Amino acid sequence: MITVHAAIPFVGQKPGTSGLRKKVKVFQQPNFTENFIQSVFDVAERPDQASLVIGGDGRFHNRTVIQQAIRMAAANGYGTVLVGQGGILSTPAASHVIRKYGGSGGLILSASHNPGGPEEDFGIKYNIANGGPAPEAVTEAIYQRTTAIDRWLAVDTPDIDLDRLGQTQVGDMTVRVIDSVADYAELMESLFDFAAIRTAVKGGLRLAVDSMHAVTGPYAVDIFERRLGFAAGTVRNAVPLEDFGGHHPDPNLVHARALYDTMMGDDAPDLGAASDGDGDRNLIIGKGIFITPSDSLAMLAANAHLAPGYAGGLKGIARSMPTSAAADRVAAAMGIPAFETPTGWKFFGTLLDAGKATICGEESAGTGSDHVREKDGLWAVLLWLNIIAASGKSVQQIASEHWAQFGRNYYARHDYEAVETKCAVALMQDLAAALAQLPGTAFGGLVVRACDSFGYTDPVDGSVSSNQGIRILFDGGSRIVFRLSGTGTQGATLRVYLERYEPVGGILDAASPDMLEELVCAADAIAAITRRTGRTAPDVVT
Ligand code: VG1
Ligand code: CO
Repeated sequence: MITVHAAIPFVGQKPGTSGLRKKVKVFQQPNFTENFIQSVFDVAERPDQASLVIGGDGRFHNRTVIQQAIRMAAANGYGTVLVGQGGILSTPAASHVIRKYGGSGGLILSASHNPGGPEEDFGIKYNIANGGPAPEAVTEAIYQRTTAIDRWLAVDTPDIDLDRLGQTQVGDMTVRVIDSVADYAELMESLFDFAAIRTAVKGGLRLAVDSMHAVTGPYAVDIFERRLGFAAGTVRNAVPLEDFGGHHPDPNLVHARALYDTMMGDDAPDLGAASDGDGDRNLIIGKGIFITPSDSLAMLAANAHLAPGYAGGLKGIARSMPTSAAADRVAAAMGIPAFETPTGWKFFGTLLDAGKATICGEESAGTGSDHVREKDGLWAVLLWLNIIAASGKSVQQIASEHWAQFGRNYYARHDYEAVETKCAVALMQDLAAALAQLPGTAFGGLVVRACDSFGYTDPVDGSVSSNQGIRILFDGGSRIVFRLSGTGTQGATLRVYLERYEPVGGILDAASPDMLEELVCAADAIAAITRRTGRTAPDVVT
């Protein structure tokens, strides 16, 4: 029996960089979640009896929303729902399941690296049939629908057992609870040389993985400890918890500090890695050396041919605009195209579908390839392991050789969190207005060569996205980018991205903060961050 529930629109259901993110309390308001999901179902391109994938990162409120989404899907004409056991699917695993089983799309319930729990964050993202995040035209249509929605549909049925594998009928729809890990682990085995990694493990290769009590725990234990033979305990914080143990599941040097300390210690393993709430990000630390995500992208691309899945070479490399240009140098050396897209994985989908790019990455610790349509944290760890096993080189050696060949892009991101929204918006507007005067101006030894507000025309479908961040380019290849985050749930987050290029023969083994000092001063001089926000230092440096 289908019930029609009357509803009135909520203000503020516009998806951001990666879906709709709000406090749990906001999602718990009557009709709020239902309005959004119904809007997705109303605009999604889907045949009759389509199948829908549902999974989340296991955070608080995950199971409640999954049960409701199942009742709504049954009332909205879906034929099948595939849901991960326990309601768990990492974002890359969900992308794979959509692709493998021909889903018309998927609901991914996650606020990624944001904290979880009754007082913290929740999120809903819609992915389309290619397995990737809905492009802007689709998220805009969903948003428009939320402003006019007047009813949502659901069947009246009790909750289903999400923990037991198998099939259940909900109205005319079949719900299949599937193993969350198996399909994904098989995909990884098809891309990487597991035998070579196993041999290296027997020869003493050691790994430390921090799953941060988030979604990758079960995947990481199965892949690293069971399939690859790393010692029990290689995966820390492996049990997903609804509140991530009270921590931020954000794999950076602040929130994964314990892993960093291990990796800088005397008896450090060969590789250290962490992933975020929904498993699409990765942090890579070698023995005694942190690899910035931008460098990791470049190094993975340069060495990917060592893994069987990429032995045929790469078609192209794509990076988000704020990501350092290190990957561009690799693409140039390989004679393949390099693409610069706006922030957010949704912009890589058309390039991957069209076969224009094989590997993509973002400075925010996201790397991935055409194997799915999301960034993929464990994929990146496996590619590093495959490269280490196949080359016999340490992370330190791989990095040093890379910089000696391509030069080094020193890089950092400074985040100013929970800035008053009006203040942050005014800062960006004034910055944009002042751009015309900047070229030729010197800040210390840095001279502005060019600057703009980044706009992008998708080379495949021609769609245009403007105002994607302000770029200040200096003579010599250094750069500052200013952007406001599209994933926060409190005030505004100002991101300042700092990059300094040192060519081959330059200073290649210095500490990043020393190399970036002049750029930090220039950023404040250009945007008046301290004067406007009262902040004398960023909240997070990554
Ligand atoms: C951030 C990152 C961006 C990433 C996005 C989603 O967006 O900067 O690179 O794609 O999060 O990642 P923003 O708008 O806050 O800068 V995740 O792991 O939350 O799905
Ligand atoms: Co994420």
